[in-house]
Amino acid sequence: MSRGTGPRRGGAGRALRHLVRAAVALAVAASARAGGAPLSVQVVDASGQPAAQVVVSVRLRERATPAPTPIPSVEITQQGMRFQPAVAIVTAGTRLRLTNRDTFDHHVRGTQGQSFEFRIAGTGEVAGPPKEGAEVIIQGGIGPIQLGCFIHSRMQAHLYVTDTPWVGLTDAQGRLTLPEVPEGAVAVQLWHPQQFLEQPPTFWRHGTQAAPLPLALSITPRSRR
Ligand SMILES: [Cu+2]
Repeated sequence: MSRGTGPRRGGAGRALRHLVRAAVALAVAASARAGGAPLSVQVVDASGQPAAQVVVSVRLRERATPAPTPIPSVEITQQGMRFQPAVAIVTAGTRLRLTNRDTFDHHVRGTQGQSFEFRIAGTGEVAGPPKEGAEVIIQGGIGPIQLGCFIHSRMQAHLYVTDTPWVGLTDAQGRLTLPEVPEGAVAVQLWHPQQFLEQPPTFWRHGTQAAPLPLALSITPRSRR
């Protein structure tokens, strides 16, 4: 490519460069604003105790909430007749890996949101190599997918398909900090595996207060067996 030829040379070229520079400056300013500030929440249950393993989703109210960054894969193991982790956040297209570390078989099924089922052989011997089940690609649709086991009815886990990049699980103290949430009006939604009804979102103007936003579940979860 030879420089300095063609119709953009001279005044037109300078004007174009100015335009490009102005556009870049605007884009940088916009991305700085979009960077936002951390949003912290403190979630308690209906009895006032810290609520762990709550999915907290934040959506913008003054403009469209962007799509989340795809989560390529999530692994849920079966060990000691339990799914681990019990709750995992996924996106449409996430590859779900189900790995059996127990010596005996499990027969995993997905219900409520996406259905699949298959048997996963046990390792046969203690400390044998883990066995992996059939591949599951999460199809989308927002909200929970329940995982169970046909053989061990007490086994339960949930995937939560998110449509927002600002999502996370509360820790043992019921706390979560989401980085870089744009300032302004937001809707904060809570979800817990044991709730029967969808909880209405809490509306909040993010950026007005540094203290964690206090939120309450409408249920008191039973401890996991
Ligand atoms: Cu099982």
